[in-house]
Amino acid sequence: VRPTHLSAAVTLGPDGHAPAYFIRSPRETLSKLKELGYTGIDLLLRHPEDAENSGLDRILEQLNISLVSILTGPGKSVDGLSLADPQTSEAAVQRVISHLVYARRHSAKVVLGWLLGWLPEGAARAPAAALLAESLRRCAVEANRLQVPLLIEPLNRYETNVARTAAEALEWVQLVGGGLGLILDTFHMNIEEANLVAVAAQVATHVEHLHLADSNRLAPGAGHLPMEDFLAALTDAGYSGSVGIEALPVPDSETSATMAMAWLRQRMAVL
Ligand code: LER
Ligand code: MN
Repeated sequence: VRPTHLSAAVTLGPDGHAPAYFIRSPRETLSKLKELGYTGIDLLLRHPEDAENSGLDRILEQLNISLVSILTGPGKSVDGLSLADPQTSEAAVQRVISHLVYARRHSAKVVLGWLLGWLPEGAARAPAAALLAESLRRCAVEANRLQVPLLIEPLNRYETNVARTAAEALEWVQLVGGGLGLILDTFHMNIEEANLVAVAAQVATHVEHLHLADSNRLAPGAGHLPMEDFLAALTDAGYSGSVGIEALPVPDSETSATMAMAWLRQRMAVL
């Protein structure tokens, strides 16, 4: 594997629950990641104004670190936005477009996970699904216009019922008429996919970024997933994109980021 970037998921402030790193300040977080050998970050971001207010652009430039992707989930967890909910879908679409504009400045990708929302059961499902498809179509049109990759992330059953597997995510991509890619997260795949190595090979051509965490959502190597086979399957199928670590900051961000990089260095050398 010769990935274009080795990145790690980060937050702009302390958040003990997120699978993302934070060390006292954005500058300290990014300095440490740089020192460890990471070349990019995946940023959990509520709104681009939060990044601007934190002076992130300057820090990225000074440290020569790339913004690889924006993880848009805080738009749901903090502001309650959902592309499938009639009450908030318009604001959710506008939020995604704000992210796309910010991402374009950084040649970054934008990831949709929690913002996909949660579809109701029964008779209300079809209209909500139609609204979601229409919202996604509007986002995809804008992403294509701005030339920003917009990726769907399949999440496990406790976090969404929209797309839990890569196959389900690809159904949405087809329904929307293309213009969307996929990001695979091994933590979610371990819960939902029958065989994450086989799936990696099957969908590799749609994949544009990765979230690596082991079965327990700790750094690769700390659990029991076949992480090496997963990466090899993607590489054999032609994947040559970025590789991102998205792990819980356990026992702390610095230790996890260090362990993950040690694991990556070993695998990159042998694959
Ligand atoms: C959510 O569980 C996830 O995997 C993230 O990428 C969301 O920020
Ligand atoms: Mn993820």
